[in-house]
Amino acid sequence: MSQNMNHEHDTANIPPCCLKARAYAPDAELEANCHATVVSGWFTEHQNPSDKSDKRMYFNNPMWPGEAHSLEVKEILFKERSKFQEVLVFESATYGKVLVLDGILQLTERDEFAYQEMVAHLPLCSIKSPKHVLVVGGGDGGVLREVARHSSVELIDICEIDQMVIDVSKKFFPELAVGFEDPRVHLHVEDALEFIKHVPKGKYDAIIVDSSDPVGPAQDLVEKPFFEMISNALRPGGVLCNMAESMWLHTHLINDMLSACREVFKGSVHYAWANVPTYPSGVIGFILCSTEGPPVDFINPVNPIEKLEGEVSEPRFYNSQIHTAAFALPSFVRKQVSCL
Ligand code: SPD
Repeated sequence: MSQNMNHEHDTANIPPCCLKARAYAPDAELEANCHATVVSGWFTEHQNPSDKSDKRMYFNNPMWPGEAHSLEVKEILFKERSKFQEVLVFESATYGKVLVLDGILQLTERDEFAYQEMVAHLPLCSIKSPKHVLVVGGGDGGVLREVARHSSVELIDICEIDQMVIDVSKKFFPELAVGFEDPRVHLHVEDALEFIKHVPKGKYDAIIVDSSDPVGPAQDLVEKPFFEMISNALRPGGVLCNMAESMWLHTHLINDMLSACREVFKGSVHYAWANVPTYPSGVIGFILCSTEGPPVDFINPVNPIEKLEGEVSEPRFYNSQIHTAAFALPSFVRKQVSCL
């Protein structure tokens, strides 16, 4: 094959903006892009390396060292730095539109429902008639959409730190942002720690923490002081569902979160998981806790989603069988995660 043909093949899938960047630096593959996360037409989850000459570091994220998941990019739709993070939206070749924050994939149109349904319905189907719900993070609106399925719910507060995430979701992900249209939703754009500090004791039946990974703005959301504030904001027998990473990659972090939760939540503490193909290792976990009070049996839903059928469209991933199955853990996890 001639050099020219090779070049044509190489450039076929590169977004025009990155092609332009490449023209300025034809010999430096890794520098030849204008979107830090998009190289030669592919998005790869990463963290910006401080030393760009270290090519190994380019795709190495400390949350999943030595591996990186990639999606083919059809078109970059949005890229801007907010006060808190870099926000990127692109159209992928096979997963629809994709939302990325600081280089980390948050959701894709094709598989978002698995995560949003699980993080919302695992807690809400575990208590009878949830009324007052707080969502921490979740600025894309997908979790709100799921909480709003529950007709017993009267109030849905959401505390999201980054207005740009909300705006971008309303523009590019209307099927998720529809969650904001429910009249029960009250939006608070501020730091979750500040917000929760001022919540009256026992206000919520359920709190759902839909954060990004604990590097950057979400770091504090996996620490004991945060769990103490959450516990204070929950009524006796109220429940927390907190995003808790992957059992394939983060058993240390999961152990730390579970120990902190066990010290704080005197009801029960459990770990559950679900498959989400575009998250690292294809898996995401959830910590479920209840405060002291009426006991909560997380494993057998007392408020089954099926009773809502007819009222709203059926969830696409979650059902009562999946709910119970989500708490079954592989043997290696039971061994490595000491406090289960
Ligand atoms: N590793 C990414 C975990 C992202 C969890 N939050 C996703 C936001 C979807 N509402």
